[in-house]
Amino acid sequence: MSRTLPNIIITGTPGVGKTSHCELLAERTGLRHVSINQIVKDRECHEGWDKEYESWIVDEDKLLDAIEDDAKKGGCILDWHACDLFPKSWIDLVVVLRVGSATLYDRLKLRNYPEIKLQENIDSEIMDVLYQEALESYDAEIVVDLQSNTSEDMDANLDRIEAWLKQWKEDNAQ
Ligand code: DAT
Repeated sequence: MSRTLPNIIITGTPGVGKTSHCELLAERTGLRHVSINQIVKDRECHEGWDKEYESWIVDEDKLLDAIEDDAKKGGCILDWHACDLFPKSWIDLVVVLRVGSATLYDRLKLRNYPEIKLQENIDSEIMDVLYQEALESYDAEIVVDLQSNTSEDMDANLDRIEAWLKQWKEDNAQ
């Protein structure tokens, strides 16, 4: 079954701006913001709480079951700090947001992240972990990395994704 609306992943290291981008993009486009974090919590797609990292240990099979129907319909903006778990056939665009490490440090510090989690996330951003994961999981043509340091960056990113969506709709018109 072909989708009448595309599915987009917005990914990147925690603190990079995924939720901010997804919320504004949903407002501007009418696509649905699918917060994986929220679904993991609300639908209990996890095997418990990791105290050291202060995060859920995600049960990926359960999570995929929880979002499968929506993903197959299309029109989802998937908001998650990993992207390799989503089946390739579900995804039309992967946006990897990027941020400078000093800015990321400030944002995560404000969230009171435990030191180990803060350091690991900054290392992950510096080492391009999420971008590499996206390139390994999806065709390079559908992966784009965009800067998310300032609100001007965010505006430009939203314009760009909106333009992409318009084109997708034209290309996929029945
Ligand atoms: P994520 O969902 O990736 O964890 P977020 O959207 O919650 O990130 O953003 C974390 C904080 O950083 C939040 O206070 C908003 C701010 N922020 C994110 N992207 C930004 C940008 N491009 N310009 C200015 N502030 C930004």
